[in-house]
Amino acid sequence: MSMFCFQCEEASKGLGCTTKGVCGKHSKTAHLQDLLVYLLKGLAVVAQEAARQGRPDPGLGRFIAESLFMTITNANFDDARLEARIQAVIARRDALKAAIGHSSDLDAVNWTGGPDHYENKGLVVGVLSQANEDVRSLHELLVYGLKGMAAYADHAAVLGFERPEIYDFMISALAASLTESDIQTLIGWVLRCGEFGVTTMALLDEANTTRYGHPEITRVNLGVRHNPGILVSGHDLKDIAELLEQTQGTGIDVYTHSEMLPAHSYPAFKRYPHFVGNYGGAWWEQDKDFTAFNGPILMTTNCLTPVKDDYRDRLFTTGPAGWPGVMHIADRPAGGVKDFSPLIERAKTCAPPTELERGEILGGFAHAQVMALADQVIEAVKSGAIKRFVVMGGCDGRHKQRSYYTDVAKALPKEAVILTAGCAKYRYNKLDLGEINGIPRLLDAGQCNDSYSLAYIALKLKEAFGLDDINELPISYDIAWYEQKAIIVLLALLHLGVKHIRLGPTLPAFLSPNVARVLIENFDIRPIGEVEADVQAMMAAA
Ligand code: SF4
Ligand code: SF3
Repeated sequence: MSMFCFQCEEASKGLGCTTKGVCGKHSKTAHLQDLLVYLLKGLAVVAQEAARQGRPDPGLGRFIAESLFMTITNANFDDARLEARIQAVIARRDALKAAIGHSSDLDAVNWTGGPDHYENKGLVVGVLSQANEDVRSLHELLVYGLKGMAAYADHAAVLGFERPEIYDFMISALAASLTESDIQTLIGWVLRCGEFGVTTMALLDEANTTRYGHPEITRVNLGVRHNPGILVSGHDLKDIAELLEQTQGTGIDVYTHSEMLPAHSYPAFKRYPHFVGNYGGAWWEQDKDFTAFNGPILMTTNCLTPVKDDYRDRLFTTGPAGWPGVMHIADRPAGGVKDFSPLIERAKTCAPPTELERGEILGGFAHAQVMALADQVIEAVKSGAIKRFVVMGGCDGRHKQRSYYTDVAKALPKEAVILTAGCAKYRYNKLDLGEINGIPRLLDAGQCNDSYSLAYIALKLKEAFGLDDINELPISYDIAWYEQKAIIVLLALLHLGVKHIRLGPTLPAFLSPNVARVLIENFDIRPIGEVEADVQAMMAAA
């Protein structure tokens, strides 16, 4: 075994990747990520002590969130950037230790080694360094929840929205994942992670809607025009905002890819006539889409797959995303904007995109838009026209079993409405599912980052129907997961009291049998089953 990683749904053989990641992550990159997380835990211990002394390090919470974000699945494969980040963590930790006069026996607080030692150290301090499988499972569940939270907190911070209590929790929980081994205490940390997950998602929702307005019902074009284009993927709205501004009047069109699709529903972006449409499908099909696009591609966050020669010289990463040898657009200077001129210049030399399909898809059903339709929705529920809502949000992925979600979407009776967010929707968002009394049967709230909308809608419906328990609503949850942002969404739903969630296509490899049992006993989480049986069971709950 030259590495061990089981943080995503595609963990090899449902157990873990041991030689090279199914995602394309090499063992060295895995060790660097393991070491980075380990040292962040040590930094968190020092940060806690600094806070206790009333001498916190300003900006540390943001730095930790950014660093964790770099370790989520399919974001950063660039060893040089990971090494630079490890160096920065050690430097920041040692400066803080010196400033507050902290000493500790913990290796993560003390370890210092040059880049030549990073790989070996990462091998020693990785996931399997915790021998007790239940403690390991809870540590990792907590850390993966924190990685998802870090991604959402970082997106909010980029837009100028930060809440110190989120960073404080992140720091305390990271420290606990290093120093705590009591099972019950760790379960408590995991549940609190869900609580702060809700806080963080609400903050990001506030950030997005304050900056760019509330998403509106929007028909998004799937075809192409005859100008050269730039394709933007990932989740970062500020990147696309600045790119749209910088490409105005250049004759270059801008298209979204995968999780950037919901950008079309924001009022702030609708005013750009060169913001043309969405191109291609889900993240795991990007080779085909990026090759056919012909122009430059900007990858702002996850999900990046191993880069092919066909488009390598047209690919640019920014923010937490990275691939060795691929041009990286630097962070914006304080008070300034990112400089996307290398992409713009490259686009001018490129052919227009090859058309893959034509038509439109409908989006923009985030909470404000759904609430604007609330009377119609409530009336349809009362009359029995809508019998069930099925939340099918989450992630897409390569596994063949994910056709389950397409089949469920097709098999659900016409009285069922699907609520979705995240790239899971690419399994069914191009199907014609029709409407119920003018309400589309597929309501897409946006990115995985917008899952807060789904929780918000559920809570508002609970209020409207005067129910005491969120589980009395005519809503079933059939969630698809892949990476760590889905973990924080799951923990957030558990915090809100949601039970009976179906989770697929497989349960996380990092859940030990005992930890899985706790989730099943307390929340009735269950794996997905056969399409017909699941659809019947979900509808019968109505
Ligand atoms: Fe394997 Fe997923 Fe880890 Fe990649 S992120 S190495 S696919 S478990
Ligand atoms: Fe998708 Fe990567 Fe999770 Fe944002 S783009 S939902 S998998």
